[in-house]
Formats: sequence, C-alpha cells, structure tokens
Amino acid sequence: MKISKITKICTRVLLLIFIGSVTLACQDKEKKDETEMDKDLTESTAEQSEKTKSAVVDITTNAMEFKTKDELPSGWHTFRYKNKSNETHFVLFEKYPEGRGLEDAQADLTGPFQEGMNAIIAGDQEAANTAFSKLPEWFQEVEFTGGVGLTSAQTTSESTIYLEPGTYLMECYVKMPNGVFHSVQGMFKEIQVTQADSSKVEVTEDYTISIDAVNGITFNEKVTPGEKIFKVEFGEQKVHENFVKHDVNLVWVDQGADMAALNSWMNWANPKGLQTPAPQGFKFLGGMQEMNAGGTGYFKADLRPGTYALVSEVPDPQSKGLLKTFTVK
Ligand SMILES: [Cu+2]
Repeated sequence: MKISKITKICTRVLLLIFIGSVTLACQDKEKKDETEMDKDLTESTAEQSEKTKSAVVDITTNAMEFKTKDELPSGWHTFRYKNKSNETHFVLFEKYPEGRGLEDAQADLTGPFQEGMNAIIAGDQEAANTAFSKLPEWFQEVEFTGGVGLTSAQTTSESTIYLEPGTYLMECYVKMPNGVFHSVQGMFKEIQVTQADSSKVEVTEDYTISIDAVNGITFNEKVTPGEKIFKVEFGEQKVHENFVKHDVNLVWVDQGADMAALNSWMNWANPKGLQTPAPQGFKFLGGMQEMNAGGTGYFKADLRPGTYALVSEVPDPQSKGLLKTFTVK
C-alpha cells in the first residue's frame, strides 16, 4: 500500500477514533422533543426524583469501568455519572454500524489504537501509520453522539442526550500516567438501544451555550449560584489539528489556577495531554461530548460563587474561542 494511502486511511481512522466526525445527517430529534421539555429539573430534590425517576440512568466508575444498564429504549436519556475513582474520566457515546459491537472493537481496534498512540507519543509517525493501517474499514462508520463531559475524581455529573436505536459503545480515552488509554483498560462498554421512543426527558435549560467552528463558544449569560441546566447547541462543526471535533466541558477554576496548563492539557496529542494527573487548580464538572452539527444536549451542574471555564477538548482552545471563563455571583 502506498504511503499516501496509508496516511489517508490513518488520518481518517484517527479522526473516527477520537472524534467520530462522520458526516451523517444532522439529527433533529431534539426539535420535536424540545416542546415537551416543559418541566424543570431544578426544582426541589423530592419533586425532581419523582419527575425524572424513570429517565435518569446511573453510570458508575469505581476504578476503570462503566457500570450501568446494558439496554435502553431509544429517545432522550439523562445520564448521571458517578466517578468514584481517583482519575478524571468522561463518557462518550459511539453508535456502531449494524452487526458490530464491543467484541469487534476489542478484536480489531484497541490493539492498533494503542500501538498507534504510543508511536505518536514517541514521535514516530511512520510507526503510527503502520499501526492504524491495521484498523478495519467498518470503523469509519462509527458515529459519535454526545455524552458526559470530563468529570474529576470523586465527582458526579449529569448530561442529557438523544439516542437513536442501535448498538453503542461508551468510551473514555483519557490516558493513565503511562499513556495507556482508559478504553484499553476497560472503559469501553456496549449498550443496546432498542426501538422504542419512550423517553420524554423533562429538561428546561437555565442557560444556553452555543458552539461553532467560526465563533467558538458563545456564552454571555449572567449566572447565579445553584443547580442549573445548560443547553448546548452545536453549530458548524470542525475537525481540529488533533482530528477531534469540539465539545464543551465545564470546569471550576481555583483563584490563581494556571489557565495555560488547562489550555495545554485539553489536547490528547500532547504527550501529557488528557493524561493523569489532570492540571492542578481545576475541577471538571461534566459537560457535553461532541456531536454532529445541529445536535443538542444538556448538562446539569450545582454552581457556587466563583470562576468557571467552558472549554473544548482540542489543541490550544484559547486561541480558537473555545476556552471561555465566566463568573457565578
Ligand atoms: Cu477514563
């Protein structure tokens, strides 16, 4: 195989591994459901648990796994992610092509995937190309459909997304201190989404975040303390230098924390990027993983007075308008 072809394949494969930036038709499911989202999750805890009892799905990580249901009906779902481990994680939902699932991923993907990443870290692009050229064609059909943003150790976060019927894998590809992806260590779980549009998630946003390739993150709301719902609207998407499309992560910022360290950590292609330890002075509180242009997701956070950041998992987000801070008061 010619090098140029290998490079082309590798580029495409990387793209799919880390982003799932396949150009599938925009999902407009949210439009029909938005009108039904007439209740407010931010009311009292008792009322909330009563209203959302059936809609909230728990995902728990104790070490390096996703513990949750194996099957869900299609539709809107709120995922409450309990990160009880000592590392930062996220939960990205990946819709697999017909007939493919976890066994295929473990047999065909994780080996070349880690081998390629190790080579990138070592600066050997040719070896990386060779590794990624072993990945199968079907991987190009994997679609990324949102999920829970970066969530610090011993932290709970919550995100709401729409799932079409199909086979999904939940993945976290944060790296351990030795550069090994969490997905290789067990943070790769299959979940079946059945044909039943039963869920009516009752979410009404307090604030709206817009994100697109031209303007970056747009967020100009006056934010007050308390439990708040953020709606994320994805405009034009873009593949960044590390082959990743932009997502939105909510981060608490300690006074005096080094924003440059956060800015650098958000790029997985940096040898120490997206790798334990996470930068000091920040707490990741969830957010919305990447999805196609036109997609919408929600996340909830309990805010206190102070400084927060909204940041994408791309190289140098600050320079692209994809790192914005705001104050809660
Ligand atoms: Cu992880």
